[in-house]
Formats: sequence, structure tokens, C-alpha cells
Amino acid sequence: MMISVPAKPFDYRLAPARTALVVIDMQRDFVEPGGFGASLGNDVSRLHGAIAPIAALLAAWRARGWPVLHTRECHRSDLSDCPPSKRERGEPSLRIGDPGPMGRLLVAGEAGADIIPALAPSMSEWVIDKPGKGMFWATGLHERLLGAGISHLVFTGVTTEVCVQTSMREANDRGYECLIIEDATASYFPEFKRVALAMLTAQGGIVGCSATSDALLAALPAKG
Ligand code: TIU
Repeated sequence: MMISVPAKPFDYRLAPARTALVVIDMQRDFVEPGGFGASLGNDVSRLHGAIAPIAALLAAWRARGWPVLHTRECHRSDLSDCPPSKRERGEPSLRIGDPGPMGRLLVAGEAGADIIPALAPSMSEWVIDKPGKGMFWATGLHERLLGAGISHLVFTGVTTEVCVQTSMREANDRGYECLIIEDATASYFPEFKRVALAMLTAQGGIVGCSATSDALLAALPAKG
């Protein structure tokens, strides 16, 4: 049985139990003051609107026992997986690996690398640490998804045009059917979010489809 979700540019056909909810990088380092996102000069409050829609989708997936995966952008403590082209980019107030108010920026195990408490993963959910923007680079995720029989991915998280868009493009290249949830993703730059959504869905859904969280939730079958 497939579920039809009203979406752009055409309805998205969701495969129950084979569709993972993907929550990209909802970490304190991007969402809270004093983290990596703020060190780049961004207004982190621009990301806060995505939190409630993601929480509602998490509740819906958990109630149905469907797969959920969270990603975290972070590096090993020796930064051996952080290329100079990433660490030395720009003029941030703090660089990756520097100590900040939430520990070392974007380093695994530090407080800032944690997912925000409102969206904390449950014990059964996958948490994928990734050194890049895309969730498939250097993570072994494709093999795990294939092994679990997951063929469809519903994308949420931050930021739309950086890690979410990169991950969705990587997924599309690997054959996954992709949907991005418009109100469950956010950018520090509202215009970039709008244009990223347009680029992903243009040309007949060149990368995938987009829908609102309300449209998706309304299309789901009753729990249980
Ligand atoms: N997770 C993610 O999008 N990483 C970024 O660095 N995003 C920015 O928008 N900077």
C-alpha cells in the first residue's frame, strides 16, 4: 500500500515503514546562540520555526513505528576528518574545534554537537555523525538504508540550502524517492530557503517533491 501526499510538483507516493523521516543537524551548534552557526555571523532565531513541525512529524513517525534518522554535523576531536578547506574558510569569530560556550565547535561529544532537547532522538532511532554537508559522505549510510529496506526519505532540518539540500541531492543520486517538508526546514537566509525549495522541485521534480507538514500529517493512515 502506498500513501499519496499532496505535494509539488506532483503528489508524493509514500511507502509506509520503508520511508524514513530524516532530521538533519538540529544541533545546539546551529540552533542556539554561542554555537557554530552564530560564529559565522548568523541570526539563529531564523531556524526556530522549524522545531514545532519537526516535533509533530517525529511524533507521527514514532506512533507508527516507522524509521527515523537524525544526523549531526561534527568532527573527531583530533579534527582528522575536517579538511583545511572547511576549517579555514571565511572569518568566523570561532573556528571548528575552537572552545566556545557549548564546548569545542562541531566536535563530537561536545554539548554543542548534541541535538536540541526538544527533538532528542529516542533509543531506537539512528543517529548519523557526518563530517560533511551531505549525509552520505563518509558515513556508510547508503549500505545501512539498503540493508533496512528503506527506499523513501522525508527531509527536515537545517539549513535548507546547505546540509538539507546537499543530503537530498546525494539521496536522489542514489535512487531514493525524496520529499522535503517546507515548514520543517529553515535557513539563516529566508530567500535561500525559498529558492532552494524551488530548485529541488523544478523541472518536474528534478531532485524530489515538497509538501507542508500539515499535508503530510493529514495523508497518513491512522496510528497502529
Ligand atoms: N547543517 C548545516 O547546514 N551546516 C551549515 O554549516 N549550514 C550553514 O548554513 N552554515
